[in-house]
Amino acid sequence: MTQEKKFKSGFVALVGRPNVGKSTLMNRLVGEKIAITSNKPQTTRNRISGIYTEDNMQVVFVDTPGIFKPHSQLDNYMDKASLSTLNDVDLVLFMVEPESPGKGDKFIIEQLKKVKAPVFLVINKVDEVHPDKLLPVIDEYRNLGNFKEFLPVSATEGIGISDLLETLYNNLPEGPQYYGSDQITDRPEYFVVAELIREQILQLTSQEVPHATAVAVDRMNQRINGKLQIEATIYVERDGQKGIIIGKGGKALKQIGIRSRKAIEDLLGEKVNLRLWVKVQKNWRSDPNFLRSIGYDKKELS
Ligand SMILES: Nc1nc2c(ncn2[C@@H]2O[C@H](COP(=O)(O)OP(=O)(O)OP(=O)(O)O)[C@@H](O)[C@H]2O)c(=O)[nH]1
Ligand SMILES: [Mg+2]
Repeated sequence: MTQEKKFKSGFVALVGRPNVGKSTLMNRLVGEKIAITSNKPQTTRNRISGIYTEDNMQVVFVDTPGIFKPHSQLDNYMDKASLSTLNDVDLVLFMVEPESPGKGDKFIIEQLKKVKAPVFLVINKVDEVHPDKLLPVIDEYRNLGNFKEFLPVSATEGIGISDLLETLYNNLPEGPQYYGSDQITDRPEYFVVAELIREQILQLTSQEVPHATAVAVDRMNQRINGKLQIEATIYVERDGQKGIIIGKGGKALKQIGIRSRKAIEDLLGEKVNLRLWVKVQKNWRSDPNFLRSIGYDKKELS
């Protein structure tokens, strides 16, 4: 008689420095694009979960903002959102680059020492280094912290993903299925839509503009001639940034609109009419009331 496999479930945090590939890994694990990614640090600003469900397991991956030295209310918010997640999960995946630990990694390791859940070290981007380079890196990390296992992966190439899922199965508790099998994120559609617009801005602009930009969906409930009407506002901190987002003769904003619309249509599986506005909101990153008004959680702003 074969024994039936137990159903396991749990919440798994993805934490690490900015740009190590947390959001890319979550999307890869869930098999859908849920979180936006970019080659610029501090892409993720808010927690967002990606839900992976199979016959014997459901994992709720909690993608978090990269942890770094804060300079504004928004930065503070991002660090708090990441660090507070650590106390609410069953297991932690601490993600790093395939290189010697830096100051930022060491800071996070100290924070992880206070956490009850077991911590696994995920070394991402192994496609970028010779395999011989990994063992010394693992040794350095072993000397710094208490890691249950070391998992080399490549989120972009799909290396080590099935091993990672197997490790999760072996280490998560038996538990209920928290979400329906077809649910892939805990965030509402309008949240992901705003993020997809911000992702295009991250790709099409440079220097301080990506960091000074926020996006909020104002309306997304009407269909005209079968097309979902979406209105969203892009907030920047200064007139000059507004000029960059709009571009000569509105060219840049048009590009942002076209690309965002395509990404949104892919997500929602329906035709969309997207209208974008650009507004200057001075110093919004240091304004808790404004941050709250565009959907940042109260808990982390206090
Ligand atoms: N070569 C390589 N690049 C990767 C891999 N995983 C992610 N990247 C790249 O690393 C960059 C950062 O990826 P993100 O997923 O946005 O990183 P993140 O950790 O979520 O960053 P923050 O949200 O800013 O904290 C992107 O350009 C990715 O394409 C990988 O396995 N190999
Ligand atoms: Mg991210």
